[in-house]
Amino acid sequence: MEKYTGKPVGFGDVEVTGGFWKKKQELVERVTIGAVFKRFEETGRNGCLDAGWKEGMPFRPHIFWESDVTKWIEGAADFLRKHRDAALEEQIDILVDRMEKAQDENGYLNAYFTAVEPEARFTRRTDHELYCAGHLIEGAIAYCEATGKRKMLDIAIRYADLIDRVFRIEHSASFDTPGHEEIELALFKLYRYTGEERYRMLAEYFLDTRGTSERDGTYSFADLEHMQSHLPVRRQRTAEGHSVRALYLYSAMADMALLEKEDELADVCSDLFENIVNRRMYITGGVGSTHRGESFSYDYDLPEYTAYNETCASIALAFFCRRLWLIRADRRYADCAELALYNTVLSGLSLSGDEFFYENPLAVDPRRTAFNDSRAQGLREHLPILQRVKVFSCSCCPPNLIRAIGAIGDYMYSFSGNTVYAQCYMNADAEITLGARRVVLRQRTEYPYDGNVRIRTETDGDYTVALRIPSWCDAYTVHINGEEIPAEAEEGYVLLARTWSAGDEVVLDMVMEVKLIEGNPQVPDLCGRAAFTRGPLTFCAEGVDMPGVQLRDIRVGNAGEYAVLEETVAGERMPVLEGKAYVRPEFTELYRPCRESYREITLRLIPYHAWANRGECEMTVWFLKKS
Ligand code: FUB
Ligand code: ZN
Repeated sequence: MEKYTGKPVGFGDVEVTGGFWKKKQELVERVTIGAVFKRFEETGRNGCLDAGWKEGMPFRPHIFWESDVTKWIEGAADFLRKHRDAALEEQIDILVDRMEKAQDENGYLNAYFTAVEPEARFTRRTDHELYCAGHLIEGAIAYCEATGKRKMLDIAIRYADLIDRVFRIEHSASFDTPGHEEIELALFKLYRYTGEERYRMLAEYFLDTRGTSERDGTYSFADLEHMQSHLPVRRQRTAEGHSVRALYLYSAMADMALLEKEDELADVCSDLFENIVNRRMYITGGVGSTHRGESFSYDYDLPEYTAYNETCASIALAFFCRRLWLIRADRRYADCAELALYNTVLSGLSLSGDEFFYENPLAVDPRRTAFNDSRAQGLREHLPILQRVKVFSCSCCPPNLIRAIGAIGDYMYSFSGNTVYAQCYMNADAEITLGARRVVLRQRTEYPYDGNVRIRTETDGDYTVALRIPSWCDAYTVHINGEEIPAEAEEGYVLLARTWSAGDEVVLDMVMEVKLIEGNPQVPDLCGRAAFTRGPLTFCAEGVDMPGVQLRDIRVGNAGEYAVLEETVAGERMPVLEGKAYVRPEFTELYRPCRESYREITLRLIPYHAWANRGECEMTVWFLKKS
């Protein structure tokens, strides 16, 4: 693929028809959307949108509550686009009416500042006004696309125009760029949606100004790296600071590199990606390893029990990857997006669909958590919770999960010229417009649980289908209409160029082996340990499956001995791995001379995303490696 020629195939052109993601989408549509709405009602988030709060009233608005709601609207709208639902639309219309009521004549819109501190508008860089504006814009576009209703979009446009004037034209705010990025990628979306140049110019202004403004460094929370303001964006080569902010920023930088065909920015994005995947990402696609500032840390600092790994950060990592594969075809972008989506993103959602993790650790020990919880506030270490909850006081992740799953079709295909790239495999139909040609592809697969993918073309014509061969896949075959064809991958894609006839069928068979993976010894927690993967999934053990066994003492041998069983875990069918492992026999002393004696056990592993659905118990991803 020629650089900068990639085009997205949006989820609007993709219909998920079955398999893994259909079940997740049905769950979110049936349970999650309503559950999050209910909690946002009960916690005052929805009600405060009209900025009518007065001293003495309950539910004083928080500076970014409305971003939770507009993100929920975006997620709900992603589903409405497929199935209109009058009751759901009525709920959204009420929220939009409240926003309309809260909006100032000049376009300003923020329930907290309007109701609580009107004199402080646009004075504190860290206070999320522009972050909220970004989510408002994204939600408004999604709702308008889904329903044709423009009211929310008009509200968002009025606010975007005010922001353009205040920040880009008059410089009349007290700061120059947002402390929490998000508006930049939203403005690129608004530019693409409306065709209005000023939104692109404003997005680019924010990116070009970041890290160059004196005024941006003078606020109380002045750790500039935390807000990716330590350097101009074109000089940032390592992922720093708050991980969600960073990845929303990098996503916008990738948008700009693509739009402007800018090599310097594209190279920065590529370096940031390399730094993340080679030094700062967990084997689950989790990023932002420390709770201190919810941040990226230093290279190889990937602790297990205290891993922060915010669900939103992995969603944002997938956003970044999806943009990178438009700049340049490299299978590793889709590998990384899948790693994030199938592991840390999905672990954020309970199998019941109504409870959420904000943090996604690699190991938990309920004894450590119980002791910690029994201490007074100031005497506690920061540990992740053991069970998902219905809402957090900071509730950015639940609505982010709704929109990530609602728009999962965004990850399926991209195209460039005459070539359709099959990026992430899923059971879905897609209609793709390649110039003047319409291409319809029906994909059937049980991926990520199985490596067999069938793609049937429904349209005649000359074009190329590029099949991504993921990095984890060591062996595969490709058949067209039953005949095996030689299939050498270039840059990780097998290119099938031919004159297609409706009804032609491509079958890609990827061998999905169980693999034992080791980590770089510079990661202290990983020395001598190994983890199990199969395809894009990382597996873990839970105490509930291994009674009487201390999980961290388990030693594992050869992955080839592990059987893949299809079983029910907390009511859901999924692959479970089972095989031989070892623990030390009776060990009563605290210390003793070393002894090479082991007891054989059967180790049972479930997909990481399904952990913590069967009560509190120990969990680990990494195991000691038996020599
Ligand atoms: O600050 C707004 C959102 O809340 C961030 O993106 C999350 O990391 C959480 O801090
Ligand atoms: Zn979050």
